[in-house]
This record gives sequence, C-alpha cells and structure tokens, in this order.
Amino acid sequence: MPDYEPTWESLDAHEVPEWFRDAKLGIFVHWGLYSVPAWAPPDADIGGEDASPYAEWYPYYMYEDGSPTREYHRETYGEDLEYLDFADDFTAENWDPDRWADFFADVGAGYVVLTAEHHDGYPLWDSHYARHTAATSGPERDLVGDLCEAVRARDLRFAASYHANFNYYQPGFEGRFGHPDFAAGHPFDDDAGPGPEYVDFMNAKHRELIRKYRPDLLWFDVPKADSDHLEAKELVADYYNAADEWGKEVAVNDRASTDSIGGPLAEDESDDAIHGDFETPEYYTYDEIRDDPWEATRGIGHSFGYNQIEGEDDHLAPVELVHSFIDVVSKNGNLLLNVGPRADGAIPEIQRERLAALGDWLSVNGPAIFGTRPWAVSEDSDGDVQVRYTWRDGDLFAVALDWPGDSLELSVPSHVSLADAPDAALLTADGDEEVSATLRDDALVVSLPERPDHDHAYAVRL
Ligand code: FUL
Repeated sequence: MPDYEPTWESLDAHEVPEWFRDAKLGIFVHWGLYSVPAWAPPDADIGGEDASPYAEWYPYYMYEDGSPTREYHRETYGEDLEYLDFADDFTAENWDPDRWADFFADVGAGYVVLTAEHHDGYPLWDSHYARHTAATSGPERDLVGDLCEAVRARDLRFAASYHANFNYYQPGFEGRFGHPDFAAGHPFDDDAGPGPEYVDFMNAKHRELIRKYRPDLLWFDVPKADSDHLEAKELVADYYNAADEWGKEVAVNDRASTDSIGGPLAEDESDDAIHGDFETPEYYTYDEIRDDPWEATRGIGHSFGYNQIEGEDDHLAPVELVHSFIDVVSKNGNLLLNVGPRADGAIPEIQRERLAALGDWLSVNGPAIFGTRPWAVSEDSDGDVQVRYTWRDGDLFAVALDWPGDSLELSVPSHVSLADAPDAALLTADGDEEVSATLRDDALVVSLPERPDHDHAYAVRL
C-alpha cells in the first residue's frame, strides 16, 4: 500500500469505505460545557453576527457585545461567571454510555460521531496537552474513551469531530474565558494568525485523539482558509497511513477543502475542488443524485447543542424526519442526525421520541435503506404521492411518502425496457407481503392490500 502524501492529489486516491455508504444513518452528539446553559435564540440566522440558533456557540456569543446571549448570560448568571465555570455543572451524572449505544443501535445508526473537541477548545478526552478537559474538570471522566468503547461493543463505528476553526485560543479570542490558563499558556502570534506553536498545539491534540481512539472516521471542522495553515493535509495523510497500519477502513469529511458547508457549491467552487471522502452539507440537502457520497447533517431542532428553549414546533416532526432521510438516501447521501444531550447525560425526551420514531420506521423498512445505492432516477410521483427510489442487490425499492391507496403507479423510465412486470412485495412488520404488479403503457401499477401498521412511508420491493 503506497503511503499517502500531504497533497490533495495523493489524498484523492483514498476511497470512501463501503461501510460508510452502507450505513446511511449516523448519530452526531454535540455535548460539552455549552450543554449547561443550553441556550440560543432559535429563530436567529446561522452564523449571524450577534446571534445564532446554535446553542454550542454560546461561548462565542456570551462574550459578544450586543448579543442576546450576552444579555441572557448576565441576567441568568451575573457578570462574573466565565465560560469555564460551567464545568461545575457539566456533571454527566446520569450518563450511561451503554444505554446511549443501545439506543443508537436500536434506532439503526451505523456510526456515532462525538464532538471530541468543539470550538470552545475543551477536549472531552483526557488530553495531555490541555489543562482543562472533561477528565480534569466537570465529569472528570474520559467521555470520548467511554463512548468509544460502548459504541464499538455494539458493532457500531466510532468517529470523533474536531472543530479547529474559530477555536477560542486563536488570536482575537484571547481572554474570552476569563481564564488565561485555559489553553495551558500556549503562545499566539497576533499579527500572522495562528502561529506555528498554536498549530503544533492544535495538531498535537488532534493527533493524540487519533492515536488513542483510532476513530473510524474523522469529522474535521477546519475551514478551507485555514487548512494549509493548520497543516490539515499532513494530518489527513498521517491518519490514512495509520489506518492502513491498523487494517481499518476510515473516512474523512471534506471540510478542509471547502467553504460550502451550508448550501450548494459556491460559484467559484467545482466538484473537483472538493476533497475528502464525503461532502457535509449542513441544514441543507441536495435535490439530485450526486456521484460522490455526501452526508447531510443537522440537529432535530435548529441547534446541535441542546437548546432548552426549543419547543415541539422547533423540532422536525417524525414524518418530516423520515421523509427527509429517505430523500437523502435516494440521492446518494447519508444522514448524520444530531443529538444534543443535557449536561447530566440525559437525551431530552423531545429528541428521543423523534429518534425512536425513525427507528420504528426503519425496523420495518430498513431493507429499502441500509446497504442501498441510488437507482437511475431518485424521484417519481403518483398523483400527490411522492416516491423515492433506492436499489440494492438487484432489488429496486419504490418508497411512497404517503399511503397511495389501492394501487401505486410508477413511471417506467424510457431507457428501462420491461418485458414483464417484476415480482412485487410490500414491506411490512411481518416481512414482505407479495402484491401484484402489471404493466400499463409506460407505467408499472402495483396493487396494494390494506395499509400496513406503520406510519410515514411505504416501501415496495420490485
Ligand atoms: C459547524 C459548527 O460551527 C457547528 O457548531 C456544528 O458543530 C456543525 C456540525 O459544524 O461548522
């Protein structure tokens, strides 16, 4: 196996592992000191100057004059409470990593991504390089290590996210925590952006994370503008090379090479300029099949970190979640759905319910999702009923996003010639129920029995 070099040309030779394409569903977990205040204005614009719906950005906005978060912070905690003081209430006292892993496995996730270190620079593992970590303060526990072990015991893959951009140790953010020793006193180069020592400090932590936990996937949040400076390509090459030694098939996302994380590609960006194993649109999904695998990521509500003021209406309804997931899969995507636990380690009921509903749907319809690949076309409709296609091992799945009634009429694309109607079966909780299908002009008409017991969407195997 040739060694990977720190150039995109070399790194582009890396193939996205089949396990990633087969898994379809990952669970993102945003958990940290920001889970204590757990507050953000849900209707703000993402990345806004004064506010954001992302509660995990609390440590940024609490120090931003004019921000509603700063006002809320003053009113709730007073002038003197600094961000790092939230460690006292970041207890994880009700946290049982095995219960989380069981739940995520029951829902049907193939991998779990934990925010090993978010923008606040507070590692959730017992890093030797940082003075304040989840192992030295707060829960006084290696959260990364414990979750990694629990997840792998269920045969799920374990991944770590590392959000190096806007890390508050960077110039411009000094003193934000009111604890000058937070970053173990590492030096800055004020004029030239993160200086070499800062880069070494970041990468030492990042490499330590890789070495210790051998993650199956690196969810890298280093923006393109900083990636050369932060030696992102060196890190990815080292990770790929290490994975070869471990005998592991791993994946890295695209973020070090793109700024287009929240929508379609920018006008000056082409697919060729995006590197890494998969793209990561955030609160956005593509509406066409993409050749390269991608992963849509979002919270169930408007935030990744737990936001205590979000109510029912701020969260996707189960039917919206199921439909969006099917749509993403039909277009060659995975869904990395986020959970924002409370500081004590409990998953809020409102999120739990939605995940459980998705899991219920998958327990019947998993065959139309897991291990599938996009078909020649992703969408169809029968009157008002939307249909999405997936394909696996010679089976075509037509998934109707509503109950079509007595029959489902599918269009046969012009390049598909069918001599006979294929065998057809409806997926139900009791397994495949055979149904009849007939060809009528350019359509395949599937006769349907009684509506099955489950909700939201109905899959026919052809
Ligand atoms: C973004 C971060 O800024 C958000 O807080 C969140 O972690 C998301 C998944 O990635 O870039």
